[in-house]
Amino acid sequence: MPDRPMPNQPMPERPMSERLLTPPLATLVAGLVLLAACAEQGEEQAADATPDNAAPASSEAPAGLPRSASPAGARVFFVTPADGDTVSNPIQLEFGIEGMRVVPAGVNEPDSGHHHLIINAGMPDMSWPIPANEHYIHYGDGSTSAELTLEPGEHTLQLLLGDYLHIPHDPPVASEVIRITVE
Ligand SMILES: [Cu+2]
Repeated sequence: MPDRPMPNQPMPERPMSERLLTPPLATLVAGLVLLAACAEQGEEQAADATPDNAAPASSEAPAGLPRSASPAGARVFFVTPADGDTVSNPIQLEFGIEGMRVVPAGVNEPDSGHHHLIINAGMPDMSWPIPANEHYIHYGDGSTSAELTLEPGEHTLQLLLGDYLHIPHDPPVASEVIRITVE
């Protein structure tokens, strides 16, 4: 198959990983690309200098989706458990936040987002919606506490705030990684 030159467009070069192909996220991403396209068009019209069909020359946006800004000093953290705690099931979790507000997913307000719990995994790709699987739990209802059941043994936990579209903020608002032992 011959390589066909693609027009300059915001579509990512990177193949979408499986984690983005669960139906709700796939739909979300499709919507986002549309949104991004609309936003870009709006900017072009506002600039009022380029003809309609000219591709935007901006090369500053990396492949990925637009991210919401987080204010300086914003942080999330575990109220409980604490790093090094030994706990038993069901594990009681409480999430703290400073400098931003927790709102349900889908609510697009400045300096807000919802919690995500990362279990035994690293930070996800910041340019995409946070995956939803056993390692990345979304609290899209705006919860600031939760119960969790884990296998006995050592586990790492980390909090990561996501915006109304589940995308980490810029810069990302994440807690320290804590290590707990489940009895
Ligand atoms: Cu989310």
